[in-house]
Amino acid sequence: MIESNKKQFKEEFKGNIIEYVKLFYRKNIDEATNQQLFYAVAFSLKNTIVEQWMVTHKAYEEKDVKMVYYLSMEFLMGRALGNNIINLKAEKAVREALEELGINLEAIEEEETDPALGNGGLGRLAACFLDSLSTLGYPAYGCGIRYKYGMFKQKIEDGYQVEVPDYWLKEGYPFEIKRPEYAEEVKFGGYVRMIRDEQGRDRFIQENYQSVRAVPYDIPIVGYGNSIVNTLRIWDAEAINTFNLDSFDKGDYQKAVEQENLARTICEVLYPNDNHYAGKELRLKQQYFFVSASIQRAVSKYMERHDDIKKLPEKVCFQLNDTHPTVTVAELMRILLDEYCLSWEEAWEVTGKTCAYTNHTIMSEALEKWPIDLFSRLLPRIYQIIDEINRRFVMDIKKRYPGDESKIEKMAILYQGQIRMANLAIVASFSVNGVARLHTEILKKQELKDFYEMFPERFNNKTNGITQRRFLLHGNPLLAEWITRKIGDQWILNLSHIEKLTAFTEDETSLKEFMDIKHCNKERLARYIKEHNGIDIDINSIFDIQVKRLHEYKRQLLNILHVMYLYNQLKKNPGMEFYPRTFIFGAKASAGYERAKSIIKLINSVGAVINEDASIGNKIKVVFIENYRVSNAELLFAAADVSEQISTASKEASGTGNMKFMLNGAITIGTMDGANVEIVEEAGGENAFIFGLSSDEVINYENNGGYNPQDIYYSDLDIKEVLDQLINGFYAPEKPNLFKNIYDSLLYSNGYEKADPYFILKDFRAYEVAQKKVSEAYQDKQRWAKSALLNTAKCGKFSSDRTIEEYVRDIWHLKKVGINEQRGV
Ligand code: NBG
Repeated sequence: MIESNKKQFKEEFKGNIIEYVKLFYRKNIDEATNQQLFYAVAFSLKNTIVEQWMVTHKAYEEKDVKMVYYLSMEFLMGRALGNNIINLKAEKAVREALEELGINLEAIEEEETDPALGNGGLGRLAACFLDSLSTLGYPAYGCGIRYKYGMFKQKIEDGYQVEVPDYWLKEGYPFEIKRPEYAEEVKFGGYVRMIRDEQGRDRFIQENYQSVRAVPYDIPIVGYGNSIVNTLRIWDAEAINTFNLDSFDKGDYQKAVEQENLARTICEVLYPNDNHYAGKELRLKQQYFFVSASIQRAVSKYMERHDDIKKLPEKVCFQLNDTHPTVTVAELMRILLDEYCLSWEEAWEVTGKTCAYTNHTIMSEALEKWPIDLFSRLLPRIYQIIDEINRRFVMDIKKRYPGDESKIEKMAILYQGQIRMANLAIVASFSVNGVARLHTEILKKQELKDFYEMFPERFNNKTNGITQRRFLLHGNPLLAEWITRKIGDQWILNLSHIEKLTAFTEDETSLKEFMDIKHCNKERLARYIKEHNGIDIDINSIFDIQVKRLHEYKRQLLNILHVMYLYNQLKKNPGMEFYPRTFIFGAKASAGYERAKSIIKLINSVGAVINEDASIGNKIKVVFIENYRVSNAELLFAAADVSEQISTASKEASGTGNMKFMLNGAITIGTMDGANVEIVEEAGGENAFIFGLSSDEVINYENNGGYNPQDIYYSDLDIKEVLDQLINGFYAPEKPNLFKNIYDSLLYSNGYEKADPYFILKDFRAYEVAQKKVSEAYQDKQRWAKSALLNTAKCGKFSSDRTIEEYVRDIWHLKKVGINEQRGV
């Protein structure tokens, strides 16, 4: 920031804080609580942000820019205050101002509740993308839902996960602005009537429907030092026409109450499922609600400045974040057909040039399929349109593959009473992308093979990325400063510069400084653990961290079974060579996912036994971090020595936690899955610990059989011992059956699942060997430091800035808008 600007900003900022504390709380600064100070500081910062926000949108209008709408059911934003300060490049000025007022920035940052409007990687990716879009100066809206309750807060009670509602809006969210002037009506139910208009055209009218008023709230997304502020627009539902005289007069009391209820429930809660689809009607309502509001608004906005709806694709792109917003294609068709009176062919052409789809998973339980009866009842006109899209597409298939029924079976949108949303998304989009190279290849060769054959030009890969501004500059200030001292600060805007750190991998002093910073970050995490878990951990032990959603395919179970194995070895042979290790887990399980919840209990039960066992001399500690979320994630990444990325090969589409660890100088132990493949390619095989089945091997077993976990159980006595401890009460003396469900899942098939469907026993020994190598490597301090530094240095590719540039180049075709080239407030 320029010195004179800074001074002015500082004085205004201070004045505003004093003013707001008075206005909101009738207090002086020294009387205000930290929470009150947080609000006052946030609002004062918003003053600056709003000004830039308005300038940005003026510029967008004047330049008549093309805009991407990133449609997503989830945006896992995390705290905004610290991030906004950083991106305004106002850190120094803010710190000075607060100090002069006697306010501690860290303390008030802690007062902000994380807006947790997302589950895991998919929602966090959306948040990183918004940061990059603003920083790079590309016009964009994020469109989502203003859930009243975001991701639940996780409490651990007696080792069990307990879900507590997260009413994040309780005290109000200081950064949002309600925009009722842009409200839209969204219609559900009723029936469709066809009428012939004066021009003799068939028109379709929805009647006897219920509707809600979708009201947008805008949240600013501040670019880093460029005065660009984009918008995250989240929609809330309000009742329409409630209890007005009209309704009573017409005896429509029932309908008025129903509409009230609909409005109240629709944005109530985020479904806490990651990579899993629950098929609930309310979820479909949520999807159509935010999609319809967003698309109606986007089209109206476009038409305010243009007169030819057929040129919409020149100015607008809708990016579908997974299948969740796929109704977009039908909603856009509806608007084009029913409101702008385009012919089917014209409307289809516009839609197909405007919509693009990202696939984030091959997990079959995550692929959305809606029962036709439910769908058509809720969205009768939208269903008609999908039915017609399907009819025409099936004709295309038949033309191309005459007599080949299997193609219809695999590709039709409507099949066996269901609507397959991924099929709809692919058929209607000009672009279909996976999120890491391996994942995209699997889509092309396996999961979406038939579509790839039919539309090869649509398929492309966009390997995920993360924003270095949050996950290094904000999350690891010590390392960020050190890097800037060594190579300058260009890495903040262009992460490829970080490669310059390779010059220091042979320099002992630099390596020592690098590891000293890791040590400080380990101390910071140890304090957090002491405070939250009451456990003392050895700072010199290896911090081995697995944080991510709990899912069987991510194999937290493999990790904890291995801990159980190590413990058995140590007990039998207390003198064995063993380098101390702290195994840290953090994970939420979906509320209804019983086996995942059992795994959390198992981790905690194992921890309770091992942590208390003095006979192993504190060589192993097991820590479960309660309520893993964006804010404590930043501490964890910064402190990690080892990054656990051990999913069953082929199942993790990309992963992004793997990149956050790498950026912070942790070394990966992992399978050749998702983006791990590219991480190893960048870091070099010697700077990672790779083990286990390849994705081809996994897929081959899945398709052709040939794996029986019982063979391993009966032949490997160490594994048998570990598994038997799941059913002999070793970790649950009062309830020996507590973990029987886990034991059974590893050894027996049932109606829907094979035994050990995620190949845990199959990969166990390979994992154990890789872990041994980790312990050996860690003891060569110099070599470890070099590897860790190389991980940071080779992380350039994994910036979300790079990912966004690729989306822009290949899919969105946006133009950069420059406002303040000086970069700073
Ligand atoms: C998740 C994948 C991750 C990936 C993120 C972001 C879903 C459906 N998919 O591997 O499991 O990193 O998406 O692309 O949540």
